[in-house]
Amino acid sequence: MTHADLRADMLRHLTYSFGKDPEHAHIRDWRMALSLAVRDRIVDPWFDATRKTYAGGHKRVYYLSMEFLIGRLLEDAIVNLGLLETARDAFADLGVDFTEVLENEPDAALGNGGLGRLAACFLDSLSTIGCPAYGYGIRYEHGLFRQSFVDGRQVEEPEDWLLQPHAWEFQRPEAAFEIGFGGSVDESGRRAVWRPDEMVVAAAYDTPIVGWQGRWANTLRLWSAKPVRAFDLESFNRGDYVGAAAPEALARTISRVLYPDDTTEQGKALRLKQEYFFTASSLRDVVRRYLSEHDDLRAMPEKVAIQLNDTHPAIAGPELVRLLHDEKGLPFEDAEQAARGCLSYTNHTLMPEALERWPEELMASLLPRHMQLIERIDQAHAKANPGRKVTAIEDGEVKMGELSFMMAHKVNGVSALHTGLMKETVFAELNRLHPDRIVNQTNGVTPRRWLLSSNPGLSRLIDDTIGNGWVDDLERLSELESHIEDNGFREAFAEAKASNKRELARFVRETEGVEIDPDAMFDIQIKRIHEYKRQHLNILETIAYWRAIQENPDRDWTPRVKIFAGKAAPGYVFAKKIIHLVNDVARMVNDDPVTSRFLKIVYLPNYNVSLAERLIPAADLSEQISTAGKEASGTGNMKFALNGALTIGTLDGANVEIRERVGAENFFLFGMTAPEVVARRTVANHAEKAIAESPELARAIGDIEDGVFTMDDPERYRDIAQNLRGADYFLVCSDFSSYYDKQREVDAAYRNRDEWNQKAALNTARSGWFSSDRTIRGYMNDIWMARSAL
Ligand code: F58
Repeated sequence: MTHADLRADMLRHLTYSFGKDPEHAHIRDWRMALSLAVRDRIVDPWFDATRKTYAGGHKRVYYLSMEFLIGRLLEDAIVNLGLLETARDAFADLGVDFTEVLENEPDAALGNGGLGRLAACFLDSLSTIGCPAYGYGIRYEHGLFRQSFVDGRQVEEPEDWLLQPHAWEFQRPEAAFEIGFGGSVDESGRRAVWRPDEMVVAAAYDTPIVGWQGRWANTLRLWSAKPVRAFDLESFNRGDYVGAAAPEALARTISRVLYPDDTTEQGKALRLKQEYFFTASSLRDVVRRYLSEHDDLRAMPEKVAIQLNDTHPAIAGPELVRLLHDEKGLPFEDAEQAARGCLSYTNHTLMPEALERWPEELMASLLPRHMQLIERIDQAHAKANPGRKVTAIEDGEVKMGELSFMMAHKVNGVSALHTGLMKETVFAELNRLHPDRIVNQTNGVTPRRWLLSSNPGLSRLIDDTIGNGWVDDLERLSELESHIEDNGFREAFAEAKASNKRELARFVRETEGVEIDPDAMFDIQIKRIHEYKRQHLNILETIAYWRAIQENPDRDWTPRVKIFAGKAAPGYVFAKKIIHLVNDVARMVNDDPVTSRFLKIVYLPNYNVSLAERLIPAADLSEQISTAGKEASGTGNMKFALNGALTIGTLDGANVEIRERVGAENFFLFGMTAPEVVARRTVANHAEKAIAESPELARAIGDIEDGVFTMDDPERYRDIAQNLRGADYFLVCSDFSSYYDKQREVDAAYRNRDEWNQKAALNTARSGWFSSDRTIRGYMNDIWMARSAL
């Protein structure tokens, strides 16, 4: 395809699909025209993939996830189809700014963080590998809230990506299922019959996901909730217009908004409804597709693999049993066995408060038949394992992790450390009973988005050095190692980074009005705000460094820019305080005439995938500083290493594996190990002791308490300080000294720029294993027993 062809296709869409005269086209019109022109190129490989899957009788993988944090899709599709230069040239001809066109696309934030982004990387890898697969989720009208700061405080506003037409989706009016809630179970006949008293329609919207070089395309199918009847004509005719619209409003509520967390009590029932809604419609779709080609439902596991992304779709276990047993007439035992043969479950957290539990009462009132089946599954498990005290129902609650475990043939953790801890802690008893069930699949990230498109400068250098085979075979980055000795390569590597940093400095100046020096070290922590991720450890160290510079301003300090981004759950008060504190400290420090040559702090609002694509390529230092044992894996840590940032981190999650691969000498390790963390918590007054031993920490906490950053409101951070001095469950104080000292080593290392560049390049060369292609192959071989159809 030449750029003239692409231009002609765009002009055709602009004119005939959107009725716009090119003379009056807005950037948004150009973006839509380009999207449709590109989408046209995906449809053929998409159809081909479906035909091949049918013809070859291939096993299909179904990835059920409450979240798909896909971000923008246009550039991804263009890059995968190899049309980047073509599109750039087409717009140059038209005199339209191509970058502006790409940036006009709304960032689809249908997820909270790592779990949702992992699902999106997996979609890209599944298509690249040619594994026949569907992603199934919810078509939220409003994705994750938009974040801004007012006087340093987080303010949330609804996100509205769907207010404008979505270029990538195809509505499928023919694919719709009625999904019920509530009601009762009639057990008078031979089979139990569930009679729900509330129904909504699940309507399908399909987005094609094209893989590298357009060789294969899978489908992301998102469900939107609609009323069974559009509106109540009787009420309308009576003049009750509000009442007439009520059924529609109620039904639509289910797919209205992505839950920003599960810390709020309200809306629990709605969240459970969302979970059942998308799981039930997906399973009906799966069974329908299976029965269109096969008749023996007992053999379903040969052709169907269903992955549960965390426990959010855990109701899939009882629902599939219900479909096979109640609706299709298989004996309960056969239904359970077939369901287990299809299902597998990924765990993403060990934090007790994040492990889903639903009150039995709520479950029984919303899903009465499922509650019965859960009891039966639990009893069957107890019977098969006599004398063991492990149940899915406990203290009036259904434990979704245990239920998922019982109904899955494989259960996986997302890093080696995390999988080990799963076996020792939350699932210890179940692991003893089923020692082959838990497996590890260390997370990965797609190199197409997280290197090729987001870091074109470095990608070009890699292409010029080793060719472009790395894009779908990332371990080939190791071929760079032999070039790192070469001065020319190292300089080019450094220049790629420097250029990304200049670009970020420009962005920060234009959006925040803050000047940052591209020659300073860019030290970046970007992720959801959570006490276990310890953004407050980072800001305490920043305060301590600021004080050190103030006391000795003439010393030759290593200039740093501390960059933060991330959202706090709206109901998570402590996390919101941390954001406020960082912003307060930033205001003070950035205005300090003595220190600002050496230290700047920037908190960028509204962290999302697009902002990550800007920040990661420009990072020198990646902050991965969670309390050991708490971060299941992390995936940002992989993106940074791949883009040539050095990590300062604890032995947590995938940091452990990153350090093993990039080499201990190219990674700044600090802090306690997971077993040390457990031991430290038993030490009386551990925080007080740590504070007494570190004058830097004592002073930083004292500054917060004395209102140094909050002259107008000295009490503002009293609770943060109290928490640090008291319980300090996440051991910020106990890890502080080790972190502070390591940061000073980082300072020293950064001063030897050539050695730093060498370490940075080694991080890139040795990060190939962290491709999500490798992860997906692991799932295909160890869990799904699925093959590529390419
Ligand atoms: C994350 N979990 C883990 N959960 O924290 C991270 O270590 C891991 O790398 C990643 O999954 C992928 O495995 C995560 O993002 C959530 O966002 C929950 C979604 C549902 C509400 C509560 C948070």
